[in-house]
Amino acid sequence: MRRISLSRFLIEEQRNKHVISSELRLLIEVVARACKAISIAIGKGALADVLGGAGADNVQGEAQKKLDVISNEILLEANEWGGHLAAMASEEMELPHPIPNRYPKGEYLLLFDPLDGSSNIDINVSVGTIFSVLQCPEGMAPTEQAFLQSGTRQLCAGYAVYGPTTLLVLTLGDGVNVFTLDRELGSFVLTQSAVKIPADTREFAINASNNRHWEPPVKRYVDELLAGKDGPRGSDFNMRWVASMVADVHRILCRGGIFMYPLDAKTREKGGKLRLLYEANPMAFIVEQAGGAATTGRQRILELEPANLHQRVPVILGSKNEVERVAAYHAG
Ligand code: AHM
Ligand code: MG
Repeated sequence: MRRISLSRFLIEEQRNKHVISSELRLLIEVVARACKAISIAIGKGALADVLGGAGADNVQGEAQKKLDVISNEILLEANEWGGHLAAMASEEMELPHPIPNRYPKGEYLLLFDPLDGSSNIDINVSVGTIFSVLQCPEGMAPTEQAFLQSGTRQLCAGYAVYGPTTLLVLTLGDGVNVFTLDRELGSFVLTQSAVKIPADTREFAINASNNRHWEPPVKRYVDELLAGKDGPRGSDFNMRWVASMVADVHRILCRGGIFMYPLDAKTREKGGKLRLLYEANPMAFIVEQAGGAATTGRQRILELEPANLHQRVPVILGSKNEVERVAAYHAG
């Protein structure tokens, strides 16, 4: 089998398809290298004393895990000196991280959730890193305002899943490709290209313990699925919930499904549970590039105009026909 490394893939995308610049290519390589370092830290677990809480809360008021802090530092440190970035923003930091003056600056903005699903870290279940790249608007300082761009403006998005294997899933706006980390060689190798999410599915993912807080359209949709063969859908549906968005979205990328963290009475005041700029937007970009759909229930996620860096949104994404059905129930 001919092996195509991430580096070769990116060089060919740049040279033959002109979908990325050489600076963006190098930026993606650095992010991938940081994901490798995070994968190694996670893999050591208790042996390196990296499990458990960090003893602090992040800007979202959530208790940070040691690996949240470590992953954030790995990404900052790896990306600040390369000269490709104007600034970075992270789930773990209230404000954007400017590039220190001792380093050259570039035109891109990098956003990330350094360790998604970190409540799963101590029980040895898959977690991941989610990232998104934007262009810093010309003439604008790389402050919070510069990051407030709709998801349609993303130049690239991806996630790493740290599971039985470490995977990097990437879109440059030209389809979705999956790379598997060869742990011996330390390089990501292309293992799936032009991934497509089937339009129909018999599998759904939602935290069902929130049932009593859901809005009527979501209640109706899930009730119909639960009714199975005897209900209006005339078919049995299966439910899965890893509680790591990366793992749940990756399952959908592999075999279809619908993922929902909808608006509910518990999260209404905050606008939802998941964050727009470094969770919903990159995942929506990947899912759409794989032929799926992503909505808040009322609007296409990628068209939302962000109001602040840590804005939260309802997320419904995956197999197109099911996502459209949920959106139709909201419209009705
Ligand atoms: P995190 O970024 O702090 O890890 O939170 C996001 C996670 C998602 O990965 C996952 O879909 C969701 O929160 C799980 O929520 P719940 O605890 O309600 O199952
Ligand atoms: Mg997250």
